[in-house]
Amino acid sequence: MKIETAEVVVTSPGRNFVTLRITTADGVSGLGDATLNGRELAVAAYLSEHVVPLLIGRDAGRIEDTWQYLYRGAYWRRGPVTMAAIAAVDMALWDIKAKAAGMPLYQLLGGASRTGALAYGHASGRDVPELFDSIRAHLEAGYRAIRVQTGIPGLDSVYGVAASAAGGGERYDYEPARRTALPVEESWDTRAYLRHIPGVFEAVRNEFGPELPLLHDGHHRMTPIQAARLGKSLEPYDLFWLEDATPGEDQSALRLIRQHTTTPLAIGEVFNSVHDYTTLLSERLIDYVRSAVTHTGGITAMKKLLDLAGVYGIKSGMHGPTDISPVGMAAALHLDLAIHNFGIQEYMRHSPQTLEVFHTTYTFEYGLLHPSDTPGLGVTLDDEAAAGFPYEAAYLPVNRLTDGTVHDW
Ligand code: GCO
Ligand code: MG
Repeated sequence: MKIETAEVVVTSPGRNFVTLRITTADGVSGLGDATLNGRELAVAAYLSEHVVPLLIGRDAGRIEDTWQYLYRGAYWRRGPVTMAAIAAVDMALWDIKAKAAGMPLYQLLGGASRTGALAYGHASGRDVPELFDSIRAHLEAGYRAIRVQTGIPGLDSVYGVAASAAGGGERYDYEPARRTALPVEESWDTRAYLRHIPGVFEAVRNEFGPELPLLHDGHHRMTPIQAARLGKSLEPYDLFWLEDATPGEDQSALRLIRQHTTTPLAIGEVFNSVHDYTTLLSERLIDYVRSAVTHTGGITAMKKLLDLAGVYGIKSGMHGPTDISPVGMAAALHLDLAIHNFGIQEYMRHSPQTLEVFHTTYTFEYGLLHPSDTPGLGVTLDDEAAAGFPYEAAYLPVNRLTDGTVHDW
């Protein structure tokens, strides 16, 4: 099965996506997701200028060898652009292998370890009544685990709160990257946040009871001691996890948080390599690995990372906002079903426009996602529909403290 063509498709059905399609001489095609929100064209160029020429004529069946060839062969290793490009190649080759075998990918990864992957959805509101409406809408839509984000008194717009939160419903249109010439700027006050959040969780527990798994994303904004304080003050509300409490680069920050709180910790959506996790795993400083297949070198690399996490009893909690394309989401779902140490899967529905371009087969029923039994990943790309949504530059917001200092967003 020699690779005959590899094409990079950039399309913007509601938001930007970068997809790689690899086709073999005997006509089998595979898809890979290489979307890097706000920096899409860097990955598209890395793929088309530096990776596609190396793929033509290679044996599509040699997935591990191709991974090592692209990773070690570049000399320059890791980083979000490189690892998203390698991820797309890896996903596409697994898609081809599974299609050629006539099996859904999860079968090649060892078969199903569960009936479906527990998903969590994103509830948000500018205030508590709006948040309650949003939680109710998610429960009605079938979610059995819910992430809770709210507005903070005194701050105009806050990460994770849908701009159109009014009315509650499940938001597939929440997308922080905006189609503006320059990034939008938001303002932030960590002390106001720390004062407000425990009361929100108290209200949610009082209204919705003790059983519902609740999650929260700190989005990299706290110092270790602030995060320790938040984790401690949230202990009575029994969170499933507190995510990205501190900026990701500093693995030792988690050590300090861990010393002070039993609130479970998750981190890793901005990581791209197993080497970003070695301290966190070997010292058991986290409970969940947040990497995405799309950003961490594909299925081959994620399987190894999650197997290593499993040695320490640490579980998966793969990243799944709408900037992971339906192709990347399907790849995550095959892994979710197959691995032993599955924890939870983030899930935001893609918009109807996105689903006009990407035809999916995965299902969401009774709170569980399933990748379907379609051979391969189970996603196709409609080129004609994709061509109707040309790329539009979009940026994630930049965050500033109230005195103007640039802060983590
Ligand atoms: C999450 C993430 C996302 C990121 C987004 C940036 O937990 O889902 O924090 O909402 O902000 O992926 O592109
Ligand atoms: Mg997050």
